[in-house]
Amino acid sequence: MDNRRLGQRSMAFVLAGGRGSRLKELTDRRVKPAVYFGGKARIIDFALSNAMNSGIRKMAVATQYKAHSLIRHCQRGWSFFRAERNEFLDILPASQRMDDVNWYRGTADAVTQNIDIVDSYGVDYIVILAGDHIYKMDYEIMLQEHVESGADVTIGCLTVPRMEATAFGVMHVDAQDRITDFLEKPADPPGTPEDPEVALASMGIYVFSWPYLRELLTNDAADNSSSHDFGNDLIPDIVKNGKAMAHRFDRSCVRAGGAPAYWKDVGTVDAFWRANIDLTDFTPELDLWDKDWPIWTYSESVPPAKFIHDEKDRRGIAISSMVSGGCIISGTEVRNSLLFTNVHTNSYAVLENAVVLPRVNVGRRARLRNVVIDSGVHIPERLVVGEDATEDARFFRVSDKGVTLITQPMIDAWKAAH
Ligand code: ADQ
Ligand code: ADP
Repeated sequence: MDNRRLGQRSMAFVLAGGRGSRLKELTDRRVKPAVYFGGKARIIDFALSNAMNSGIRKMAVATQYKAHSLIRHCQRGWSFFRAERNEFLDILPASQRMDDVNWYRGTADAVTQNIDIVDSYGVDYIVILAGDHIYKMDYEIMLQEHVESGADVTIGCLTVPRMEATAFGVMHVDAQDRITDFLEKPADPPGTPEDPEVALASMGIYVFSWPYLRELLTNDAADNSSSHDFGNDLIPDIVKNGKAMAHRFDRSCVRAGGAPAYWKDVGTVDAFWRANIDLTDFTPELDLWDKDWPIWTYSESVPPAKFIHDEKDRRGIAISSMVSGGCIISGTEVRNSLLFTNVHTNSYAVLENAVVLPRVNVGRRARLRNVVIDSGVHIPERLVVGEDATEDARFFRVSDKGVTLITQPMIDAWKAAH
């Protein structure tokens, strides 16, 4: 009998190739998993940290769209795996590894094109993860359920309001949580028997035994009618012809005390802004301070954040905010905001409900409310955003909920017009 922990017998395969176009200009230059989150981390750090904290030491990240920023991040932040200890983190760009295919044709194809690499890890189980969600989950618990039930695939799932489920794979389960039906992104999602107003949605997290998935992928690769996608092709097929089990996220969700289960897609500018700003709450739902479940990331060597009163004694202060290392808050009032590494702000500026990505400089007297500012942006002096009746709004991207996204090309256009 093999009595190693299941994490040791498994690998995590992280899908990180899809752009995430609903994040608009935030993903113009980087893929969604590489987008910053929570003051220091990137979105992909959550999936990788979950794998790490679940005892999985073999990982692969499949990249495709605008992967440079993501690859650089993985190389800097996740390079502590040591082959001598039988630990690996491989970055797998869609790089023509198969004869005539240049691009991953779908999520399943991203695994198929790397079958030989997965083989070389010598694992029994593979945990397929999306690299673009914010949550804390112990995959070991899901692996245990998978082994105990003898399923062909086990799918992580949670309940969502029924009409939000149009963006998900939606499943029906029997009393034992065996999946009896699976609909990928249905226009009119069915509710659950217990509550017609919620649907059981797939989190895009799948556990397979590797020999089983390997065979499935080999057959799928030869099928010209397939789009080579887990949600569209493989999962509906297993539900029909094999044994697919649902794993309830509630059981493996890692949370402090009685906190609600936390899982966020942050796929839109509004959701991204909200989830970041929520971290400045008195007791945020997402606990980033939990020493037992750390979110690992690349940390720059920077000095501590500095708050200074300017020469006219204008106070540099931050209230109900998170301010990362390397920041200098000089004569600026910062409220309910989240400032990433190396942000510099100047006198008389005001930031409120602002998510400010790294290396941003905020000029004097700028007033910015309900904003997301992309990395490296230089905010000109006196720019006012997020207050009523500013004609400048047309230069920026204002969301349905009134959040303004600011990037450097938008600032350049604003400057050209002034
Ligand atoms: P989607 O939300 O459509 O549905 P999808 O576009 O398949 O998700 O992306 C899943 C992950 O794969 C993302 O992390 C993305 O970056 C990555 N990815 C996409 N295309 C890729 C490619 N060609 N190569 C490499 N990586 C790629 C899926 C499931 C649903 C489920 C939701 C949960 O199909 O059933 O409900 O995820 O969010
Ligand atoms: P990140 O911190 O996410 O890497 P950056 O803003 O530094 O963000 O850059 C994001 C991506 O865009 C990186 O891949 C970087 O190499 C690329 N990039 C940065 N500036 C430019 C530019 N002026 N033109 C084209 N690509 C750029």
